[in-house]
Parts: sequence; C-alpha cells; structure tokens
Amino acid sequence: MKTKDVPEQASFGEYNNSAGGWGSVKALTSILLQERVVGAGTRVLLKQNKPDGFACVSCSWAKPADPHMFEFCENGAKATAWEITDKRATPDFFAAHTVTEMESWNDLELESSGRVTEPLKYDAASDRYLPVSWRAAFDDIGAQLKAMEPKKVVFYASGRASLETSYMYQLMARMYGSNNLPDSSNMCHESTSVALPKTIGVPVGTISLEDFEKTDCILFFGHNTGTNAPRMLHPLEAVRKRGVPVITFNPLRERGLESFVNPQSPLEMLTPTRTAISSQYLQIKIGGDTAAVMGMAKHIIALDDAAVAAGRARIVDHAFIEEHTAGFDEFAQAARHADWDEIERHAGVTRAELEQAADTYVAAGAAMLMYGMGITQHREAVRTIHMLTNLLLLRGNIGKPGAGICPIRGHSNVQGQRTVGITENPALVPNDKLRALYHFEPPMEKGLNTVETCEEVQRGGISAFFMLGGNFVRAIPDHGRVEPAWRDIPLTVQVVTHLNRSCVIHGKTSYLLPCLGRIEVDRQSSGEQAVAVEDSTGCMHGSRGMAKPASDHLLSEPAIVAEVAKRILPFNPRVDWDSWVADYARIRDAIEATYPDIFRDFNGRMWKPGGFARPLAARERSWKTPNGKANFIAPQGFDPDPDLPADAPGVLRLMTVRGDSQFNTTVYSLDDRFRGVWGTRRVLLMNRRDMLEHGLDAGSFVTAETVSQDGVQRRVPRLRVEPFDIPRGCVMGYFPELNALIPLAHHALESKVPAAKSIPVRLIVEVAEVAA
Ligand SMILES: Nc1nc2c(c(=O)[nH]1)N[C@H]1C(S)=C(S)[C@@H](COP(=O)(O)OP(=O)(O)OC[C@H]3O[C@@H](n4cnc5c(=O)[nH]c(N)nc54)[C@H](O)[C@@H]3O)O[C@H]1N2
Ligand SMILES: Nc1nc2c(c(=O)[nH]1)N[C@H]1C(S)=C(S)[C@@H](COP(=O)(O)OP(=O)(O)OC[C@H]3O[C@@H](n4cnc5c(=O)[nH]c(N)nc54)[C@H](O)[C@@H]3O)O[C@H]1N2
Ligand SMILES: [Mo]
Repeated sequence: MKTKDVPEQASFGEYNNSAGGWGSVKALTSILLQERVVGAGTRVLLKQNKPDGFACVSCSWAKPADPHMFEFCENGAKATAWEITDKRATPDFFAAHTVTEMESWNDLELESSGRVTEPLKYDAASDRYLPVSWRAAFDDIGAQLKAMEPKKVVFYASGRASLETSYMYQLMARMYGSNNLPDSSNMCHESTSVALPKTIGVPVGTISLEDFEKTDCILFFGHNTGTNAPRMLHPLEAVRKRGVPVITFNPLRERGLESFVNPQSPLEMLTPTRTAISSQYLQIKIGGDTAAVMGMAKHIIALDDAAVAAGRARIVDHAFIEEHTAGFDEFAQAARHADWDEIERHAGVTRAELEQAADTYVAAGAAMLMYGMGITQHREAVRTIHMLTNLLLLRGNIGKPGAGICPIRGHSNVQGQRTVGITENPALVPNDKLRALYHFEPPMEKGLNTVETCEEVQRGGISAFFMLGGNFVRAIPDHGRVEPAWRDIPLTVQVVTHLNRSCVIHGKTSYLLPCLGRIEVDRQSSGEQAVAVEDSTGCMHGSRGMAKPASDHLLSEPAIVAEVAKRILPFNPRVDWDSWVADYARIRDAIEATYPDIFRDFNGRMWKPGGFARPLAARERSWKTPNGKANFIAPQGFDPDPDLPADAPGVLRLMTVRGDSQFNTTVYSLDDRFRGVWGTRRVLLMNRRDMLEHGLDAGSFVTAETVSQDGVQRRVPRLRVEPFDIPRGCVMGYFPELNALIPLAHHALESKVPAAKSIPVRLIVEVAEVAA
C-alpha cells in the first residue's frame, strides 16, 4: 500500500468545530484501527500519564497528580498507537525493497512499514539492509569507533530517550573523549536555554501546574496547543471558566486557541458548550513579536510615567524592580523612544489592539507567559525571548504564585536530557563531579551542536554519526546540500523504532539497531524496569512500560548504550555498565550522585503523583545571573531578520509548522483537520490579497525558492496554493516537507536554532494549471 502525497487530489474547507469534542474521539478510533490495535490500544491508553503508568511518548506537557480517567489527548493516543502498532518491518520486508527504492517514499510511507524487529546492516552489493546478530553489530561498531578520532564522532539524541539512557549516553561520549552531543533541542528550545540564563538565571520555565489555579492572566505566544500539547487545554479551560483572560499572539487563528470542547466531559459532549480559549487574539505578522511586546511595554511605561507625574500608585512593580532587577532605566528609555508606526508595521496589528492587551495585563495581579516554536525558531529568537521576560519583569511576574514563564517544550524528555548532561557545552556539565565519581578527565572543548554538525559533515570532517532516536537527516535544514555529504560519512548507527529517512540516507557503513519503546515492558535480569522523564514544568515522573514488545529481538536503549560503551571504553571499575542495565535504579543512584540537588532521593520520589519538582532559583527570586539580578535587556530594533528587511519586494516570509496528524517527522496521515487541509501536505497557505498580487488562483501550483545571498539555489516544486486567514506577506507550509528551503546558515543568531519560522521565499508560478 503506497499512499502518494498528490496535491491534485487534496481538498480544502473550513473546519468549523472546536478542538477536542467528538471529532477527536472519532479520529482516535480510526488511528487504533489503522494500527490494528483497538483492544490492546484501549487497555494501554488507560495507563497513559497515570502516576503508576507510563509517560506519554508524545509531548512533554505536565502530568497532573489527580489525572482524568483518560489522561491523554487524541495526538498522544496516536503516538501510542504508532508505537504499539501491529505492523512490522521484518527482514523479509527489507529483502523485498532496495534502499534506493525506499528513497522515493515519503515519510508516511517509510514509517507505515511498522516497527523494525531485528538489527540490520546495509549491504552495498545488494543495496539492501540485511539482518545481523547483535554481537556482530556491536563488535564491528565498537572496533570502528575505537579506531576513530573521538572529536570526529557525533552522538545525537532526540528528546525521547529516558533520563537513565540519556545519562549513560552522555557519560559514554565524554569518557570516549567527545562533547559532540547535539540534541533535538538544538532545533527547538535552545533559544530558550541561551536567553533565559541571561535574564532570570535558569535555562527552563518557572511555572508549575498550580500556577494555573492562581493566575489572573495568560499571555500565549507562538504555540499550536490544540495540536501540539492538547492536554494543556484542560488547565486553560479551567482558567477561562474562572474568567481569567488569555491573550494570544499568533499569525494563524489556531483552532485549539479559539475554542475547545472537552471530549472527557460528558456534559459538554452531549450539549457541546465550547469554551472560548482566547479572550483577545492578536493575529500578528510572522516575526512581529518583539515589536508587539515593545508596543505593550511602551504603553505600560507611558501609564507609569503618568502615574508618577500625578503622584498615583505605580503601574510597574517598582519595589520588585528596585530590589531584584538591573537595566530597567535603559529599557524604559528604549520603550519611550520606540516609534508606534514602526511597531505597527512590524507587528502587523494596531496600536489600539496592543494597548488593550497591555491594559488587560496591568490589571492582572499575577500573569503567566507561555511560548513555543513560533518564538524560538527565528533569526532573532533570543532577542524576542528577552523581550518576553522584560514584559514579565515590569510587573514582577517571576517568582510569585500564578506568575512565571513557560517555554512549552517539545519531546517528552527533551528538557530532562539537558538536565542530565546531553549538551555540547562543557560549561553546563558538572565536570568535577564526573571526575570525582568516575576518575576520568572529561573533554573540555566545546562540542558540535546540530548546525555545526551539518557544517562539519559538509566539510567531510565527521567519521561517525550515532543517533539515539529521532530522524536527524529529515529534521535538519538544507536537505539538498547536507544529504549528498551525509552519504560520505564512514559510519552511521541508528537506534530506531521505525524506518525513517535517516535509515535510507545513510553513511558508507550503516547499522539500524531496533530498540524497545517506552510503552513496552522492559525486562532485565533483576526484573521489570521503569524509567523517568522530566516534563515542561521541571517535574520528574516514573514511567513503566506495559505493552508486549514488538519483537523478541529488541534491546532496551540502556542495554544498547552499555554494549557500545563496553566496547569503546577502557575497563573502569567505577562504571559497571552491566549492573546498571541489570537494575535501572542503580543508574538513578548515579544520576543522584552527580546532581544531588535536583535528584535527591530519586528512586524514593519518582512515583510521586504529579512528579517531583526540581529546585529552580528563579522561582524563589534568587537570580543565578552574572550580576545576581534579573536583567531587562532592551532590543536593538524589531526586524525579524537582520539580513533581510521584512518588506523586501516580492519576498514572502514562510513558516514551516506541524499539522494535526504528525509527530515531527512521523506523519500519521496527510490531513490537517483543524486548518481544513485534507489529503496533502504539499501546500502553501497564503493571504488572498497576496495571491491576487502574485497572479495566483486557489489551486495554482508554484515552486517555492529561497531568497538568500549565498548563491545556492534551494527550491521545492509542485506546491499547491490555497487562500487562508494569514497576515499579508506571510505564508504557511509544512515541516519537514519544506526543510530543503532553509539555508543551514539561516539560524537564530546566538542559539543556532534553524529559523524554520521565517524563511524568505519567492514563488515561481508553474504552468498555468490549476487543480480542480
Ligand atoms: N501532536 C504533536 N505534538 C507535538 C509535536 C508534533 O509534531 N505533533 N511536536 C513536539 C515538539 S518536538 C515540539 S517542539 C512542539 C511544537 O509545538 P509548536 O510550538 O506549537 O510548533 P509548531 O507546530 O511548529 O507551531 C508553531 C506555532 O507558532 C505560530 N507561529 C509561527 N511563527 C510565529 C511568529 O513569528 N510569532 C508567533 N507569535 N507565532 C508564530 C504558528 O502559527 C503555530 O501556531 O510540539 C511537541 N508536541
Ligand atoms: N522546518 C522545520 N524543521 C524542524 C522543526 C520545525 O518546526 N520546522 N522543528 C524542529 C524540532 S522542534 C524538533 S524537536 C526536531 C525533531 O527532530 P527529531 O527528534 O530528530 O525527529 P523525530 O521526527 O521526532 O524522530 C522520529 C523518529 O524517532 C524514532 N523513535 C521514536 N520513538 C523512539 C524511541 O523510543 N527510541 C528511539 N531510539 N527512537 C525512537 C523513530 O524511528 C522515528 O522515526 O525537528 C526540527 N526541525
Ligand atoms: Mo521540538
């Protein structure tokens, strides 16, 4: 069965229902049917995100202590069904298809082949993956890695692997001599990890689930919650029912942020009352956030100046600013000088709208601010995050109940991987602890992040790429330039559950090592094992697999890391890899010994309902910044891309986002229900007036071409154009189909997160052919 993505056969229409509701129940049943796991799936889902169950493998949203009976959303259920699917990519399957043939398949077709069941090695003579024994695979990988220069070996991690696996993985890489530990975070919230330490002295968000009960206002930036963290709609719904305003900033009117019907509330399902999620919706331009927030700040400073002049109570939290912050005067001065015309031009909304939002914000005692990829994946992402914290600091909204900042993380343990040492930056690693515990000298020079890894691959400087989960080759930018170089890497090793594009575009020697998923029972010599993950609010949760493994030949991720480690590292009596694998509680003891403040009594507390929270200095208003203060940082200008003016003639700003039926590069179907797109992902959604100006009708086909100064042509052909409610000058398309358009150098200035939300493009009209 091959379902080609044929944009001619697509259909479009408005989706008039809310997020949630019966639509979501129906879609859930159909995915369980598609994966042929209706009975098993339903049983497993009842344990999802429960204190004694398993942590969902989809998003990283917090898991409450008193969960709903169904503490999962439609998309979490899809992710579960995908993992426990009945479909198998067996050695027979690989015998039937050459790798060259599979190269022409799309992401959906590749992963639909099901779970990989046995270790495989690429055979160039037959152009096929052939089965190999675990021992032969480990011996060969070990021998090759041992002969290589550690600085030329990269250990990638996608944010799903547990705290236990991640800790072992980074330890192995460092003992081997490499800090090359890029992670999916480098394409995601790295902008947050760079920005927040400068302003509030922590690399992660400060809110907890309880803050939703105490907040008086929520500001919501650049996140598609109904699709990408749907369980958050529950606390948001509760907040709205208390009458608390939610102000949303997004170029698209995302369905889940407009209204929600709780599919778990019998009353709402019978007489669907929708909860309006946003009280004010600012449909700003792509990249308009710094300007929009500056508009709000300008209004607040003006109100405050007037209050001071009239001798009335201050509008800003002056006591907080005096005691806790630095840089206020410069920032206030920058706000006074900011020009309203320029703010409106960049933000794409009016002064009146911004003043209204600011009035709502200053009327609130405590406010929280949430944000996603619409903020982090921009050239000026770090500047924008500084601007978001400026807004919070003005009113003392960090470190008090009901207030705080919440970067909404992606993968279910991406934040946790950073916490236990997956980073290319040795300054973020407790090297003294590692030295003391394991008696080795950790490498001290900075390793490669994601973009730097791709650059090095192009230069031919990488000897081996080890991939712990994920789909690196597909998730990165600039496919046209990176893929050819990728094939020259001497060794690529992938720990996978499903066949994906990174298996097909591979190095000279290539291994696929199939692992257990988190939902599966993981039995080792001391019995069934559990693992732990950290959610978006800094809470650690235990997770116990319960489904039968997809095949008898799978190994757990800790076991795979241990087998490689034993082969590439000299014997060290202080790390007994086998005993760690025998009982994961011992890995947790090692994590606790390395990070005693965060993981105190790890094994004792990991099953605490709601998780146990890591200590966060900013929550206590203690600022771990160089000057010991929370810092206002005034932005230098508002332009979203320093190299390309927002309004260059003929240039559109393209955002590449997720549809409702995918988890990153894992595409479950070609539909994006909430946006009314059916049966294709090869589309560009545009403003109707821009279409007129470009001479395009609905259903026209175009080639998108990147505007860049490096002389490289980057094009994606055969995209169908449809009109959509999106600001002028902005276009929406899908990740990862359009990643070939992103130049590798087009990344956030300080964090190097690819700027996937602001790609400057031109459209070239294809033959005057219009789909019916
Ligand atoms: N079901 C499902 N869940 C997921 C994922 C998935 O693929 N599927 N992926 C997981 C991962 S790894 C991540 S990182 C998260 C991603 O979750 P999101 O952060 O929601 O990611 P995107 O789908 O890329 O959507 C970004 C949103 O930002 C808006 N946006 C784009 N540009 C701008 C801008 O300049 N300003 C503002 N204010 N808004 C803008 C877009 O309209 C869109 O609503 O979700 C996680 N959860
Ligand atoms: N244009 C554009 N590009 C983007 C983004 C964007 O918004 N726009 N978003 C970026 C973001 S936020 C992220 S996080 C990255 C995502 O980049 P990655 O994290 O690298 O990619 P995923 O698609 O999440 O990886 C899916 C694969 O993980 C494997 N897998 C699933 N479960 C397991 C498991 O339990 N163990 C192991 N070992 N493997 C498993 C499966 O084989 C599956 O094919 O993409 C980035 N790229
Ligand atoms: Mo992500």
